[in-house]
Amino acid sequence: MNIYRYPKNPLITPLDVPPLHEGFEVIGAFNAGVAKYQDETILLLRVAERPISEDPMIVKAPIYNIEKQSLDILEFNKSNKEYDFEDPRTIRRKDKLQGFSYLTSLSYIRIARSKDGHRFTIDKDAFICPFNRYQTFGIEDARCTQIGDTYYINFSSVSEMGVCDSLVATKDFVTYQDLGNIFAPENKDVLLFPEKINGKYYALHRPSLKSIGNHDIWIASSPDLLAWGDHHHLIGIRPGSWDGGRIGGGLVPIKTEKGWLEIYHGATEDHRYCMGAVLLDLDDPTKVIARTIDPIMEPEEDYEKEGFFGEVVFGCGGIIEGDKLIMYYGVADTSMAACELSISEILDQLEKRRTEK
Ligand code: MAN
Repeated sequence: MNIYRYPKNPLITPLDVPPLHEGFEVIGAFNAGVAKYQDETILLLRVAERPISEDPMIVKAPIYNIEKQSLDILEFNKSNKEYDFEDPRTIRRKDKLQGFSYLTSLSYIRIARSKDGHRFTIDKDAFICPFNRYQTFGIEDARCTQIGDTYYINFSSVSEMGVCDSLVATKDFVTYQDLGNIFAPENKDVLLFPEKINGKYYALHRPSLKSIGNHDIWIASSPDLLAWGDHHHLIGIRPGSWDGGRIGGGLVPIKTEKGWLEIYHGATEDHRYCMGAVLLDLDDPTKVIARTIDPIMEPEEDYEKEGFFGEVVFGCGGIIEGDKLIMYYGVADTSMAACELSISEILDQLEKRRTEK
């Protein structure tokens, strides 16, 4: 696969983003949803801020307090044997069998704008901050689907009740309307298709299963974008492969003459994140036509391999110009980068798979 990475990558780093909270530092500006609005490329950045800790033995956890509308900060000493601090993103009580107890940073959505797709300016304020009890640990990894003149933005809402997926709508990227939670915990990586198919809206989603089953991609449909049903398992992990640990939808599905092209992410069991492609039937996206064997993109550059959480390329959106897909993607849970891919080249790779099948 020919990938043209922008020479100025990473385009946005945490150093470009001043923190909004006093005594905090920005440790990530990554995994952005993408939109074309008027003459601007809009990135809905996930900005992760954490309370500065002067003492390396103290790890802090920021939590949004809904009543006070401000942040509470919990402090943990690394010598505390009841907790596991191994994953820099989380704090886990050891008697908790899986998952985490707290996050070490709090994420919110902030806009970066650009006229040329290369040089971005960051808005002074946040666009969407946690605003309800499902979001006390933050909101993360936005995706943006344009339907008519409305931009639907969905994201992971994280709290002690779990990770669910919430939806808002905007027409101007200044104000938004809250449309509630569309998928219950634990669910991530929800991608809304940009148009109705045979009278129904469709969404990819990724339930994170705990008793049996894997972190696979499912598909559901809805009459109104709010009530989702008719769930089908779409594609699963491939044990031992680059997408053997977990998979999830990446970019908003792209309509091509061969089918719906979904660029998804897959990770190994030890959390190396790559991007792959799957082609779905145009009239019935619950039918898989083909799926790439190899990733179409892997962490190769230093800025993809090293960072807060290295070995991660994580695309949440792109801009299409003819055959060109400009993918904006998070790198190493730290910064934003961009690259260009040819849609026909991805489709050719999928076509090969289809004839091999
Ligand atoms: C995982 C990672 C983190 C994220 C949490 C909650 O641990 O993806 O970056 O903050 O899940 O969604």
